[in-house]
Order: sequence, then structure tokens, then C-alpha cells
Amino acid sequence: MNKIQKVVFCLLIGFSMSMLLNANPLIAQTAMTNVASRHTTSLNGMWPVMIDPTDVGEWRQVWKEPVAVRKTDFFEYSFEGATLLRVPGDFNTQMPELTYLEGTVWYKKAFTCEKKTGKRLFIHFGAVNYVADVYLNGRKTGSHEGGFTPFQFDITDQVKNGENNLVVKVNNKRLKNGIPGVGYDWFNYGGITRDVNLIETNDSYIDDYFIQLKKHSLNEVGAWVKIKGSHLSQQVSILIPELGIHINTMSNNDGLARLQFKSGFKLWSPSSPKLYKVIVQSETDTVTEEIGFRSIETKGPKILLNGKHVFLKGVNIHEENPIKAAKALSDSDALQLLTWAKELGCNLVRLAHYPHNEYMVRMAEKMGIMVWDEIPVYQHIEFSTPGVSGKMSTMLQEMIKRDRNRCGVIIWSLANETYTTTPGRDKALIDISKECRQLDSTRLITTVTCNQGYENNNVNVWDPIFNYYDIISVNEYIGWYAPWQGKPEATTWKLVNYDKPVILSEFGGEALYGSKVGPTDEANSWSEEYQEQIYKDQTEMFKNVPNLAGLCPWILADFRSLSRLQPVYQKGWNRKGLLSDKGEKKKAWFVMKKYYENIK
Ligand code: GCB
Repeated sequence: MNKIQKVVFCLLIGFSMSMLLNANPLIAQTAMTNVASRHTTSLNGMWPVMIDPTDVGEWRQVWKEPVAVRKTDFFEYSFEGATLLRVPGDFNTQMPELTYLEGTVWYKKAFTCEKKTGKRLFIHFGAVNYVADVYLNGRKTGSHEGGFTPFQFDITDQVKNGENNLVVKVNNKRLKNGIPGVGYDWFNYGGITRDVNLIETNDSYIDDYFIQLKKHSLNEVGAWVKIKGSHLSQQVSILIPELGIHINTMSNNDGLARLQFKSGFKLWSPSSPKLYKVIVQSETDTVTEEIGFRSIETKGPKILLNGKHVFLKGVNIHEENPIKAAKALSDSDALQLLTWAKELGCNLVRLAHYPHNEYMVRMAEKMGIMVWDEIPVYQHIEFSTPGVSGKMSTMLQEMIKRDRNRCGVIIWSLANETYTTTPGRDKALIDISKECRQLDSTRLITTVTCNQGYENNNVNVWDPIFNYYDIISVNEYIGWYAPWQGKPEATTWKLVNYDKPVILSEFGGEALYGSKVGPTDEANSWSEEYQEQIYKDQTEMFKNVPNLAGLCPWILADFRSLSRLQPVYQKGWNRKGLLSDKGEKKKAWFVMKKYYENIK
């Protein structure tokens, strides 16, 4: 090696070492649990934005926000005098020019801050779709990928006294190696779509906890609490005043405290959604919330809630308020969607195809509706592309960390309609099933498939990955994408050696509310009668589905989707809703409602 080669070699080694030591300092942290009970300052409101469809802001480094000093200075960008967009909110529905944008919008927010010794400050985002690059006072804080889960940064050292300037680059361009990938059947709402908060904690704080009944138990809680910060070993307590529970232990040197206790809980169920006030305390922090206790398990083909058989009367929901034709993001949006689900007679909502906002999950629990939570592993994911399985795992961790104390959540769904033929798919879905059980061993896990064969009016259900999951979830569109091959009541189903519950996680067809044009036995009439017939036929067929433990019609309400191009009936909407985009009830609604009423 000559002298120059040696210098280059040393520089490279030094660079790699520093990369290792700093292991991704710019990647967002998984958000702390239960933001609602923290000391927060909301940054929601109207934020000035720069709309940057060709991504020039990156090389102009707009986050530096230079100011003109000399008379000859000028800059071809600025947040001053810029258009304002609502946060939280999807950008597509706030300005006609942004309707179809799949690209970059730069957001800015100024906030004031008073630095306090012994305190930490975090910036917490409920969700940003899809990639967020966050800058504070002209310096990069970090990035996050994934449009439907919360993340945070510890900005204690970056924040300054007085005015601070936060700039967020949001890009919702579809990525081939993204999750979801490039093709999906819902509207790609971009933007800062959920709440933004500053969270102040003590230097050592309660980052996470898990307080739920142990698997198979109706009276014993196996809990843990995780402390972060510089004082990891401290006294930790859980209090449930209504039950007279007050237990303590010490957290270990990693900040982990394990606690167990028994009580005669009034169990949570749809008919009695009882929640208890729970206080989690350490020497340096206190967090409060409402937690319910229930058990969920399977026994052969049955699903048991609190040890008793329950049939899951579900419905699929997208995170969209159809009446506003915009992203659902508030308490009132959640109330609207869940009130409809209740009216249909549901005891379960499948929140498709990604984790919905926390308002939805918390409100469902309060209303006595069980929840199916799902990560956006959807159809054509590039499982074998480097980095993709890491993204799946991050999204899973982010979802579970946010919702693991919600007893209403009974199912973690790890994929929708993936194909055995996709390279790396089986391994990825087996690996993630194991990871999920490690993160939470108390809930049921499922993966939704559509690999079944349908020949001679026989449905043949199989998939090598079912062995790793608790529930076999099958999407079938007989009567719509696949015409009936015989009488619905004569349809036979074959389940290859699985003694597990089956959920028909999607079925249905399209109809435009009020459409009666053309013969009603033709799909192309888009008539309510055609859709109604599909539902009548399906309900006839359900009698022959072995191990049937639940249903989720597709879908509660019509939803926006750019892949729906039919110009008269669809107009950019998937019309499989039981409700129209105005909330009007289609004929199929009444078939499903009656079916649910008759299941006791
Ligand atoms: C499916 C997908 C769902 C679609 C639906 C449809 O199988 O899981 O995301 O929207 O079919 O309407 O085609």
C-alpha cells in the first residue's frame, strides 16, 4: 500500500466504525405508548407548505430557510406567505391541485420552547404517509418510513430556548420496495395525516408497558413495564383503584419490571365493555389509562372470548370518511364509522389494510367492538428485496407497541392476499408470525389469503403458511370476480387438514346506490339488486363452509380508489360498500344485517 492508499484505507475504516457506533442515529424511534396521558403540547393546526412535485427542495436544502442579507440576495422558495394546510390532514383533499399528488410537500411549523433541566422533549407524529424527513432548526433530526404508524424523535439536545423551526418533508410516492408496494386498491392519501405533539417527560420515563390477562387465564395478569432514560432501575407500581390493586417491584438494569397479579375482573366483552382506570407509576413518571381484561383463544375450529364461543360478526373498514371523501382522522370520524358498524350488528371491525388511527381503536373498545389490526403487507410485496422484511418487522413493532394494551384488539393480521409464488413470501410470513408471537403471545394471529382453488363448485382451501397462524382467513369473491359454478347452496368447501377457525375475511360485489339501469342479473348493471343477490347467495353458501368462525363483508362503505376507472358507476370509487359514499344503505346492507341478527 502506498501512502495515499493507506490514508484512504484509514479513512474508510474510521467511517465504517463511526457508522457502526452511531447505528442509524437518524432513524425514528418507535413511539412511546399512550401519548394521550403524557404531558403534551399539540402542534396541530394550519402549517405553511411548499408543494414540490419535482423534488427540487432537496437540492435547494429548503430546510435551511436562509434569509436575505444583502440587497441582491433572493431565494426562489420560502414558507413565508405560503399556502397553509391543515395538520392533521391528507393534503390531497385540501386543494384541488393536490388531488392526485404522489410526491413531495414540505411542511413548516414554528414553536416556542423553554428548555428545562432534567427534562426530555420528544416530537411525536401519529402518522405521516409515506416517508417523513424531519429537520429542526436547519439540521436533520431523522426519517421514518411507513404511512400508518406512530414514531418519535428525542429532540432534547436539538431544541433551543425561544423559537424553533420544524420542517417536515413528506413524500407519498409509491415505492416498489415499500409496504404497501406500488399497487393497492385504496386512495393514497399523503401528508401529515395524524396528530403531531411535543411530549415532555422526565429524563427517565415510562416508555412502554403491557397489562393484559395471561393467555388462557380469566383472572391473572402477566404485566411488564419498560423504563427508559438514565435511571433504569427504580421502583415501579401498577394501581387499579377500583379493584384495590397496588403492586410494586423494581425494574432491572435494563429498565424492565415484571409484575403479576390476580383479581376478580369484570371481563370486557361486546355486551359489557368494562374498562378500569389503571395507573402505571415509577419513581420518575406516572401514566394513566383505561384498560380492559378479557381472554381470547381458539379451541379447534372455535374462537373463544372469555372462554365462551363467539362468532365474529365483522365488517371491513378503510380509514376514510366517505361523506367527506377524505382520510378519517378524528374522534368524530371514528364515531361515524363505528356507529354504522354497530348498526349493521357487528361485534368486530377489520381495520383494513393498515393500522388505523388510535381514535378508531380506542373508540371501538369503548363501544364494545372487537378489533382486527393489520399491517399493510398487501398483495405484491417484494418479500425477497433486501430491506423489505425489516420494514415489515418495524411496522409490526410500531403497531403492537401502540395497541397492545387495547383488550378490544383480538387479532393481529400480518398480511393480505400474498401469493405462494412470490419469491421469499412463505419464509417472510413464517418469520413474522414468530416475531409477532414473541411480541405478544396473548392474541390470535392471522394472514389473509386468496390462494384457494374454485372448480366444479368446490372451494379448496390450502396454504403452507396456515400452520403458523391461529385463524385461516380467506377472501373469496364468488358471484363477482368468480361466477358461481353451481347453486350457491350446493357449493362445497374442502379444508386441507386444518382444525382451525375459518373467517371469510372478504366477499361482496359492486353496486352504485340507486342504480337500476339494465337487467339485474348482469353485473354490468352495477345494480343494488345484483349486489343484493351476491349477498343472498353467499349467506346460502356459508352453511357449507367448514369451521366458519366469522365473517367480514367487503366493505362497510364505498371508498375512493384510483384503480376504479368505470366512468359512469365507479368514477374513482370502489362501489363494494354496503353503504354508499353518502352513507345511504344499499339493499345488500339489509341482507347482511338480517343474517347477523339471526346469529345468537
Ligand atoms: C381484495 C382486496 C381489497 C380490494 C377488494 C376489491 O381482495 O383485499 O383490498 O379492495 O379485493 O374490491 O377488489
